Amino acid sequence: MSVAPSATGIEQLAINTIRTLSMDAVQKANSGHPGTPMALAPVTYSIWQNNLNYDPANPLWPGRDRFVLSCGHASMLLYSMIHLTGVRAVDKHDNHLMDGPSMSLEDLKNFRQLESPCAGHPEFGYAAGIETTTGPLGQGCGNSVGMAMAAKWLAARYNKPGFDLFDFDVYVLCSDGDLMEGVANEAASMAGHLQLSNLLWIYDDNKITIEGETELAFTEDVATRFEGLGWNALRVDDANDLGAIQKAIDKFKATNDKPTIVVLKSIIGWGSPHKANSHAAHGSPLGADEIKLTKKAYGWPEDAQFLVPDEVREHFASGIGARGRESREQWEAKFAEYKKAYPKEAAELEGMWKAELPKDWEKGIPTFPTDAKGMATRVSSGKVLNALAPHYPWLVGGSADLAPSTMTMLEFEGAGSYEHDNYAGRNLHFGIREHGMAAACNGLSLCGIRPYGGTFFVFTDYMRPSMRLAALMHRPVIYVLTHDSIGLGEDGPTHQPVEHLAACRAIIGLDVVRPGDANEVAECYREIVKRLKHPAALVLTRQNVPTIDRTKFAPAANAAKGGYVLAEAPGGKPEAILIATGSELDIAFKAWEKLTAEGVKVRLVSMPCCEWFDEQDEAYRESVLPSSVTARVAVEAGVEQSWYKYVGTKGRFVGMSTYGASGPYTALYKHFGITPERVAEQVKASLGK
Ligand SMILES: Cc1ncc(C[n+]2csc(CCOP(=O)(O)OP(=O)(O)O)c2C)c(N)n1
Ligand SMILES: [Mg+2]
Repeated sequence: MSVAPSATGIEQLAINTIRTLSMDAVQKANSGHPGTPMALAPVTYSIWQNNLNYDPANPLWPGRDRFVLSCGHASMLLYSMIHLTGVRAVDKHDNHLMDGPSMSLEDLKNFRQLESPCAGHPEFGYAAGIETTTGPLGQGCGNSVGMAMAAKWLAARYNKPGFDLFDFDVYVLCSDGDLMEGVANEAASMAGHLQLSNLLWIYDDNKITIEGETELAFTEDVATRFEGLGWNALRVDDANDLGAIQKAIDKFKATNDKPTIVVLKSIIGWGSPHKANSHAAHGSPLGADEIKLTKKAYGWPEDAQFLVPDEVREHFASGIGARGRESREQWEAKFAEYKKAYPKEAAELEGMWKAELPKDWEKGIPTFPTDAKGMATRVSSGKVLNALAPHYPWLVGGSADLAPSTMTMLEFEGAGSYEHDNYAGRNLHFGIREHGMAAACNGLSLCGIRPYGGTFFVFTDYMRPSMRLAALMHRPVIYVLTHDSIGLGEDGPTHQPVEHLAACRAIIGLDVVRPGDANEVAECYREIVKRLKHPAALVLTRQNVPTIDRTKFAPAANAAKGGYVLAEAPGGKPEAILIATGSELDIAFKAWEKLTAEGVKVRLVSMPCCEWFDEQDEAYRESVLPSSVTARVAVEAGVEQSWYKYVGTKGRFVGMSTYGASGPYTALYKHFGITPERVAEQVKASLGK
């Protein structure tokens, strides 16, 4: 393999600076992955310095190209670029530009140390320049598809003649692990179908993973697979050949009808005399002696550490720095004109960028009349979503081929389906690709869109890794999850969630919201929309639930507090408390009526969202669940796990302790003992009656 045939002196110097910074940081931390940054330094250099439409002086500029390091273990590669190109710091809380660099040399020296923005893997929000959190392989690839979809949607909705505000590209580096993971394939299949020509994946075909050579577990022909998925597949046989890399990138730019993958042959740990081309270069420092030998091979001062030649900084400043500034300034001038010509659209865009809600967004949210027959919460959800979306132009979403069941289709005029010939559509068709959907939703969200994704609740098992990352990144993705329990009936145990409420509640930062009637659905949507720092899982029924008479019982607006007293014990001094969510609210309500008729003083608490309830002050929580009342029964058609906290050690739980069964839902509720009679019995038993 060549040294770097087309690299000039300064290019080579810059590339070796990226390499040596990465090696030094990993060595100092005594932890990390040096080999891949060393191999991918040339292609990363080429992308940033010569192609990425990005201004380091304003890393939040909305028109910028996105760079995603899906192989997040190679984090030092990204950190080196952020440092060397002088990406400017941005305030974590309000996104204003700050003086000083996003990542200083000192930060690089503190790689993988507590409080350093140079965390083990790139963490979105830790430092400007990190477009998404990566590390769980495949996720960055999935995110990138959402980003590319967002670019096309923004262009179709907001570009006007003479105003091409949005035409950004998404550049991705990915590894063997990324391409082995299913989520990347789901996302790639979506991208091919949608003809996302603004998406470029550079696949690091180094034939090495942790256990050894890919010969052990990964021998497919990736290029042929991607051709089958509708991609443009290119090959570059030498990761050091900047000319060949540029030719491939030029072909990507000239392709208008499909995404592009470049299969780039590289040698992990390139330049290291003893560790190159070996998995030994993957996950541990090279060692002080090997670093010296490698630096020698690069023609680098052997003993220098964290050396950044001045001319390298100047080189980046006059390359990506100057090009990016000019491009951003032109874009801003164009946007100023756009603002005059299209004030409504410009205001929407500015709202989106500031993560604000549009004016009047609440206008359409309906109130549902009292109705004993009621409606399924998936149905009221569909109505609320359709009432909300016309007033919230960048609320965009869809389902994993279940819209007729999840009721997530936006039906109003102009909503449209997002397809390659209509990128303006607001209904996304993710296909039966739940994981790809959830990963893409994160990417959409990172580009300013408010996304929602729908499927059956049980299939959150297929989405969970991306949901966790949405929570970790504080992205306000909305999951619309229907068929939420044995209440779905005949489809049986494979489709009946049992542990899923507990499993979702275990994801820190995910609001799990299970409204009990149509008006709680409306109020929960209102609250979810306002919460811009958390993802939310709306958990909804297939079966009807009555719409509660709010003139007799507490207003549904209280649902925003997570838990509230729906029906008080006569006299206001309860001896027992019933707590329920979702469809079990009605069962608990009937138990409350029965007990009240029998003279038992019981309070009924509706608890649509435990996370919101936990956020309330102690006085409020105590007012709903007075600590003096220890006779408590929670009712939920799921496992007990998360309820100990609210019912306490003396409390009881009516729910599921086995998988479900096939049958009409009414029969199932009886079979599993989730009935008003049993709930009433449990309340009495807890009172020793
Ligand atoms: C979902 C997931 N599974 C496992 C890992 C642990 N892991 C980190 S890197 C890696 C594989 C490394 O091989 P490759 O992706 O080819 O990267 P390279 O060493 O070539 O840079 C694995 C299994 C992970 N980060 N994410
Ligand atoms: Mg590899």
